[in-house]
Amino acid sequence: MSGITVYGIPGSPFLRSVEIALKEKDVPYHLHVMSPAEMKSPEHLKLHPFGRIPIFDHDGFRVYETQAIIRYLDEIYIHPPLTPGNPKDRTRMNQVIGIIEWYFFPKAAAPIAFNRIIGPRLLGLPSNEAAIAEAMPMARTAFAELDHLLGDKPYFTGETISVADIMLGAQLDLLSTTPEGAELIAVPWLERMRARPSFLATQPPEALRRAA
Ligand SMILES: N[C@@H](CCC(=O)N[C@@H](CS)C(=O)NCC(=O)O)C(=O)O
Repeated sequence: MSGITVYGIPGSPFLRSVEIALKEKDVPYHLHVMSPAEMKSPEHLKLHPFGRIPIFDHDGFRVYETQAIIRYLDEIYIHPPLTPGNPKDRTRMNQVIGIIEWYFFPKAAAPIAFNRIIGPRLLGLPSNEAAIAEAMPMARTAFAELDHLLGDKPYFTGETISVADIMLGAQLDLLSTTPEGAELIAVPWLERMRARPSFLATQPPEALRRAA
């Protein structure tokens, strides 16, 4: 075994990003499934003081933050590389990751996914339509810019996938099950990502794939 354990709740796009990277590199791992009730417990906060998932452990080397985890995997398991060798492509990858982390996820994907999927499906909460409407301008800006950065390339940095494709793919696959996501998401790139064995092997639970 690799000595790798990943902690999280299946369905989380960030957890899935780490799992996709592991599958791309064909590295075996143990998934420690957490329950929503464990989130923010004292035990959880000891592993992740910000109370989020995923958490990663490699023979006692523990780290959280998805892109840091995937970059670590990419350094220790070098085939196939998930980081381009060319500085311009690498910078483009970093730019896309920055867009996901600063604009797209917190201001668009999270409020839409929470109010269309997590709240209604997992927590029995009604959708907050005002929060969704508030997220839409950022969703449109982010999708337009990501579409522009992708251009007519198969993947964001060219012919092969990178950390950026993995992180965005995991987010968009879930978001595309919402009416808002379905309206905005550019299909050919996402279809390409969905067809990868790493994506097929890490499907979110069925209940999350049906948006409210
Ligand atoms: N920056 C973190 C974000 C992780 C994150 O937000 N995970 C979500 C699940 S997809 C979470 O833990 N949400 C729980 C919460 O917001 O309380 C990373 O890259 O790992």
